[in-house]
Amino acid sequence: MSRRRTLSIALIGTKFMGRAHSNAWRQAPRFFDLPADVRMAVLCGRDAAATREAAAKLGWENAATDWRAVVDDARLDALDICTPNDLHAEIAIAAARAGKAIICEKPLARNLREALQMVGAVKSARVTNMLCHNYRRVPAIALARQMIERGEMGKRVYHFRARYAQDWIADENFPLVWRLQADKAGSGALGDLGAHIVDLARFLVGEIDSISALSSTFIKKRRSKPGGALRTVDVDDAFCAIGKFRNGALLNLEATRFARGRKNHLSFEINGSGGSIVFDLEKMNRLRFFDRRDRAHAHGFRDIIVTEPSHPYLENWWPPGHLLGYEHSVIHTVADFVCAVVSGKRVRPDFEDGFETQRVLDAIQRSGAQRGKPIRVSR
Ligand code: SOE
Repeated sequence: MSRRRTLSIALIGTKFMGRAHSNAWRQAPRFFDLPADVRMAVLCGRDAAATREAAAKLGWENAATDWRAVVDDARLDALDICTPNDLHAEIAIAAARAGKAIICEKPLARNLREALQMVGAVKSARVTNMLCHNYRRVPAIALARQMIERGEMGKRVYHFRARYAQDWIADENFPLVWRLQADKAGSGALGDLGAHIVDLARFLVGEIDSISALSSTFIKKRRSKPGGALRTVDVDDAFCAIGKFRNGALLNLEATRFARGRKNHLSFEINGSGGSIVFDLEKMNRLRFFDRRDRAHAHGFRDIIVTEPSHPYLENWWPPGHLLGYEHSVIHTVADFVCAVVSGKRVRPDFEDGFETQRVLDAIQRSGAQRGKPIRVSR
């Protein structure tokens, strides 16, 4: 009888995503029958004292501040990258060369060149790699994908329309944080929020053939701190795009951080020959479905409460009607990553998916720079 494997994990990053992923590493083994034990070995952050405190609070055995030493530690099996975007490529490439399995927060990279380098590194090293687009694993969205695959939307999809709206930087006094700096983030709402809805477009409908986009930076200058010098904002605050999928469906995307009142409002609607599906993250346990097969007197959108044990991931949680939250989508992502590391099978989305998404983001950026000129998303 072979001994049960233990995966020793290191996580780099201690802010929002570091905390959300730490929670996922703690909970996944408790609620999923994983094929390996998980040892939360090291939390790595910039500040020694803050990282020690975060490690103790979030359940990590050790704290570190040197990510290169963590990557080179042969006792560690997998690395979870939750840093600002400018470190994704350097850390992931080093981790791949060190033979580590890698899960990385979205967007994969700041640009297409970095994304290609990351794909090359994980392919050369033949290591398990995953990109954390957690919304694919919101049960209602995973159910939407199952319904589409089962043909419940009919043979053809006509429209995919998605919007991701927040308002956290709408105040002109909000400081110039790293997400608003191209050298740190790569882009603004495009890479931060647009990456999610482009990934969902690919997940639910298919590959995108061409796209035309416009973007805007509404507040052109911000201060890094109160009273500091005004600096130019060199990323987008919002974009809107139209396009076409390779299967002929039409695409309509919008991402903004200036939709006052919208705190984290991801929504989409898919219209197919057999019906329509509507999702709203502000009602994340529900999926609205219109079935053309319903008799005329019953025509209307059904409101599915996605909490049945037969729904994706739900058998691991509570009885029907007991709702899940944002954090469960990250727990599901980590659980599937652990299964992939042990099985050696591909898990989606992986770095190649991230590269395909980066191609679309790059096309949106180039189209926006050319006043909306349609751009082919090169194959
Ligand atoms: C900030 O816009 C942010 O934290 C994104 O970076 C996440 O990916 C998104 O899920 C919530 O908002």
